[in-house]
Amino acid sequence: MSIDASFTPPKTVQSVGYDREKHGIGIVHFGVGAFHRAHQAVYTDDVLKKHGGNWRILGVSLQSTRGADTLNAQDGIYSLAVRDGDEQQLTLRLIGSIAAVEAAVRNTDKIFQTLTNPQTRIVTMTVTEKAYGVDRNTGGVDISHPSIARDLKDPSNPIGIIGMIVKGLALRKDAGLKPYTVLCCDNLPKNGEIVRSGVLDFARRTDPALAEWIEVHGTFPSAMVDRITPSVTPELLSEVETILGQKDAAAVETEPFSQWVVEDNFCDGRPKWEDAGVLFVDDVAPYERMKLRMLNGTHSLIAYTGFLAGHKYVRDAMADPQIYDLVEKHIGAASKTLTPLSGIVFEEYGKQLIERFENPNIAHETYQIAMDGSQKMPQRIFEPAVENLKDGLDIKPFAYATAAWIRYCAGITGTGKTYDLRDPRQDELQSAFKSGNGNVNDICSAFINLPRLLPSELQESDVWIAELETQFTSILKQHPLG
Ligand code: CS2
Repeated sequence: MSIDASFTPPKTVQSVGYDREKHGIGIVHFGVGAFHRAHQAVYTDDVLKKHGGNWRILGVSLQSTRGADTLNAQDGIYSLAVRDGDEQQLTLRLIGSIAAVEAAVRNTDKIFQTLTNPQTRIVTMTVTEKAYGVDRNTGGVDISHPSIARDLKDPSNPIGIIGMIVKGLALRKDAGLKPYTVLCCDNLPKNGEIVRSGVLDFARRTDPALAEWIEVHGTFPSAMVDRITPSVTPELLSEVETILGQKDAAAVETEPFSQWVVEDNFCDGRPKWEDAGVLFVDDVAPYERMKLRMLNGTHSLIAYTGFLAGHKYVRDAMADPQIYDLVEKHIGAASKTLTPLSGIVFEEYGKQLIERFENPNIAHETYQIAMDGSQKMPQRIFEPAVENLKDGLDIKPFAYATAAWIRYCAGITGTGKTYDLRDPRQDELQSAFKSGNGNVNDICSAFINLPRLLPSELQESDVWIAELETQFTSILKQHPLG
């Protein structure tokens, strides 16, 4: 037995608390992974509870069918488990905002029907950095990206996120509807602008009149999203089953902290997310920079150094005095790259980050965060490094994090354990490492010269190169190549 719409949870568990069937779908969300279920779906659930409205979510799974099957078998309902640092017991709440999930690999009819329903006003997405295929330097689509290349050939049957958004918008234009707002919720800098320029370029290549229409009528607000959400484990599912008395294959666990800062630029309305704690601002960029550099940048540092040192979870890495010290220094250096933000004291934010990383009840794997480094390092580490370099400030923490990532790209630990990098540029990264034949300067130079990765300011700086070599030498001493 698993939960469904008729399920009444035990008293200790917060129930959905509203009549789901009374509320239609107003949002289509791509990428129904743990993060979406612990973040945007929860804010929307809060709004449905408070104000009702036609704001339920149709989830779309782009690559697999499992997420759809699991959630649909439970009428879209699942439990959110919140673990704070003190209590052993988790707090459970049922979330009802997801109406259903469609697997795009199976059939896209329902997805496009919903995208062209006038009641659908917003498309959100958490598909990870690598899924977009937008060249961050030019803003145009990257025609070597597999799904972009595929969708440009056959734009009426898209499989990728940009192609799907464009086809949905084309159908709306043909039907005489307004466009939907496209709200990116991935950890990319200026994420709204990236998606907007990718969508416009894709549309220009396939249907210039559509591109013009999107340019005039469409909106793509940027957003900063934050909630540390580890991958779901069998341990969580069995703990949840004990509390619910029923299986819940779609349960997620997360921390109490949650933040969503959004540009208030919606072309056809939005839920009253502010009543669920969303901060609406005119310019999200400074919030994004703070979070990407202080939280995510430090996370990547913890992931690479922690993984190499044999720490499975972030909390274990934080208990390692050497890593703790690196973390403190990294947070400090990252905060120095930021412009002041009203209402936020970076020192306090940094202290809070350390507590969040130390949460003893969150089992967040270093290997999970280490994934897709080539897509994460530029905004998390290289951009702030460039700024500190320009201002003559401390670049050592960024060089150290870069060196740790390069060492990680060897695909073998100091104790001889091999692992998969799980990065779309994995082959290139591993060949770069091999091409250096174990020589520090050659390995660093192979990475520095990889196309579309390090900014030219770092590629051309002798100061940066020397610091990177120094840090890489010290990491190699600690984690020799064997
Ligand atoms: C992490 C993020 O996996 C990663 O790269 O840094 O998923 C991080 O946990 C979230 O951005 C927190 O909001």
